[in-house]
Amino acid sequence: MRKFYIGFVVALVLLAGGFVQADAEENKIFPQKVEADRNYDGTIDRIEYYQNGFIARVEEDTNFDGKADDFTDYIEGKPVKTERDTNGDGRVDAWISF
Ligand SMILES: [Ca+2]
Ligand SMILES: [Ca+2]
Repeated sequence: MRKFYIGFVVALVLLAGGFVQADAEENKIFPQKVEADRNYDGTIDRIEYYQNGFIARVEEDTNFDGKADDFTDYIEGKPVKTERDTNGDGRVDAWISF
């Protein structure tokens, strides 16, 4: 009888653990967009976009002129390509593949 009781308690603990884990998965909250002002001048100079908890794209104003000039795309959190406007004319002139 004692062996049965211990087995029952172990089963209950495992079952409860499963419910707690499933509940935690359902309640995960992921950001969709994160904006940053890295030089504290009041202008957003980095925007990160997320999909399903993974970073999907980063747009950055690296020279702080108010226009994004560095764009990186990600697949499942890994960078796949970066496009840059290195001379500030508003046109991409450098492409990097990963
Ligand atoms: Ca800024
Ligand atoms: Ca810029």
